[in-house]
Amino acid sequence: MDNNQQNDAANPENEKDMQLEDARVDHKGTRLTTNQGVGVTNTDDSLKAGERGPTIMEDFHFREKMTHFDHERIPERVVHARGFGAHGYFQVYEPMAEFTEAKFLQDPSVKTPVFVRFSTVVGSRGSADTVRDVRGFATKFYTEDGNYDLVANNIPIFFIQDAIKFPDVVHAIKPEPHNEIPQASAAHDTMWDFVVSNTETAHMMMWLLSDRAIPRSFRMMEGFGVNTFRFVNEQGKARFVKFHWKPKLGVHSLTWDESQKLAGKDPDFHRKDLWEAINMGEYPEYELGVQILEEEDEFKFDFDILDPTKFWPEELVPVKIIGKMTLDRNQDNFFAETEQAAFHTGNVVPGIDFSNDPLLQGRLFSYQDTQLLRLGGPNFHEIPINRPTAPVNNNQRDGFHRMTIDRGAVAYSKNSLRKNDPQPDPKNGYKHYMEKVDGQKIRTRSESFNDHYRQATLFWNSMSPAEKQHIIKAFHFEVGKVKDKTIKQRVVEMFNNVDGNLASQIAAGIGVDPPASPGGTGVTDSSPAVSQENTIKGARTRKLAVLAENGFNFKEVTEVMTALQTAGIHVDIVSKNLGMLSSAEGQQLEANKSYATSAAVMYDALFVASGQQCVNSLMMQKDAKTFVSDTFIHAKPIGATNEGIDLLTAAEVQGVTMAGADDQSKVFTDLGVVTIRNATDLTAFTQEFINAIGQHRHWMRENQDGKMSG
Ligand code: HDD
Repeated sequence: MDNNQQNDAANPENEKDMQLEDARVDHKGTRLTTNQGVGVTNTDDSLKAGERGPTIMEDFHFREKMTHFDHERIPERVVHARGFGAHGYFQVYEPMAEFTEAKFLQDPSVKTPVFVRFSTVVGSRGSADTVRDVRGFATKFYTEDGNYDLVANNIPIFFIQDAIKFPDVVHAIKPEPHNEIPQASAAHDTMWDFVVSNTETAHMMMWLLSDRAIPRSFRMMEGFGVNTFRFVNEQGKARFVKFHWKPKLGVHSLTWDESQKLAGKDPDFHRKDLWEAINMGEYPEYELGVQILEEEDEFKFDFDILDPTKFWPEELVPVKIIGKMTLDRNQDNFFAETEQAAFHTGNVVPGIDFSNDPLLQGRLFSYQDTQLLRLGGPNFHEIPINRPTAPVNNNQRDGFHRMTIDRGAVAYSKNSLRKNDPQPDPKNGYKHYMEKVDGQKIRTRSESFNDHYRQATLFWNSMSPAEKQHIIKAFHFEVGKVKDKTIKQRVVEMFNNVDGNLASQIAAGIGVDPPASPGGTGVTDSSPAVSQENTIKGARTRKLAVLAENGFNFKEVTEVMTALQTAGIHVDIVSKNLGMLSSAEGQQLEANKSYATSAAVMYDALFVASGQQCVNSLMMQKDAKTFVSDTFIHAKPIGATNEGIDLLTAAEVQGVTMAGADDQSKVFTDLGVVTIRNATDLTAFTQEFINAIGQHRHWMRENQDGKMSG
């Protein structure tokens, strides 16, 4: 499907769609005008005094066009500058009245419109999608009771415990101010200086250096509200709650080598993946989960439930799945929608309330404040993407870019001239939960926030062997780039508090001493739910490259392709050149990708076409062999039939059992490499291959030859 195709939004389905429809203009069949609606005769030549003379000041069309252009940028977000959005809807599975009065969480037949913006945190707007970073996952629900924003990340905890330190952590992780280096990376001195100087970061750094920070797709990320919120029911009873988004496709990641290569070969990898999936009708789905905690259980844990550097292990507080979000429409205009979307943790509806989490309390100030500057004044709620579907009535007036024409003389409360309209609504208006608060003003941190390491150990214990290796290699990359040796040594000492073995392995790769004696917290528990090893897997929507050249075996290739496509796998044919390829028997297939326009890192799996002439050509191409060896190194499934197997051997796919020349019609599957020779029927082969693709990665290869990326 055409990459530039947009969904036809001509049939608005709900109130939000209708609102957006009002703002849409497609300019088809129109005449060119100025912003005053005056027709323009020529927009290619400015008005000049003589054919070769100077431009004349009175050329209002030139001046208007140029002035608008000169002003068409707005400040990028201070953090989360690079993002990508999509529309969709949310439906609750069953009424949640027992826990919350939020209207959008009551009626399973109601589809609440949503807009979601995914983002990276550190890089600027033009940075690459696949860098190692936290991902933002911000959802705006346009509910009948007003807008509710769930401003989440794909990691359940945060760097710091108090919002007052947010400017510090952001200054430390952003490019260093003297030379603006490095872009979109934590791998530099100021960040690691911050880490070792502020040990509350330990747990978050473990997540940041894990595979979570290099997601395969926005469609394959969890989302976490991070902060503790409250659900409040109609009777006024409150409970603590943590929000989760669980992707139906499971949680999956790239390898670090893939991430780095993609940053060069396809910096738009994630946004393209989302855009294309929605255009193909493969709508991403995420279930909304809540962890609910009774107020009387607040102190039942060995961590403080208000501390945002801690998560509530699912094994202790189960996640109740309460509904599902489906993203089914791409935006029409990036700037108007994604760039102008303004999220705010303070945008809540009756039934959802805050906790005293000191990070959340600061967020409640920051979002509104930053948007006043970024969106140029106090009226950004009137921009179509931000406008609630619920009616808006109050006595706020004026300000830059006011769109509403407020009628009448009265703009104050209380008033008698308009019978005090708009009326406060004591019954159904938002009521803040009446938490009892009584304390001294004190600028200090609660002692219950003092443990910085126990959950970091819990996370480490929960990782599979492959995930642990990836974390250690990430330390080698990140801290290896730090110039100051003292900081590097302090990293080893700091993470020795998490786990002695981890610290020794970090030290081994970064040129400093191992810890004097092995440390740790003594925590031996794990939380299996945080390991990606235990996530949902499957072949649907995975992307496969078929390497082919002239002389390919048409019957085999089309049989394999059809079986894979039926399983929901997306297939590209990659060859030296774009264009038609002829099979040995003369049938045609189009190579829609070439080595110049694609690379193994853009795919989840590889199939090598059979056919003697085809494989002879592939054997002569270094690019074909690189395609195979990269796919192998990145632990991804590879399939080959007959002569295709010879390319695998030539590309040094070693240590794997493959079908030999004499094997009769037997499928060999070893470490995700699936092969068959002399087969008349490929049914068993395609089934095995689809299974291998459904498993995604075959990490055992990492241990086998030691040449895996990390
Ligand atoms: Fe934040 C943007 C998520 C802590 C201040 N944040 C922003 C976005 C997301 C998050 C997803 C992008 C919204 C969008 O797509 O437009 N932030 C989080 C999470 C946090 C967190 C999950 C930890 C619990 N943030 C945090 C703190 C502060 C901020 C502690 C300040 C006190 N965040 C901001 C901001 C941003 C922002 C400066 C930048 C642009 C914007 O808000 O609109 O206000």
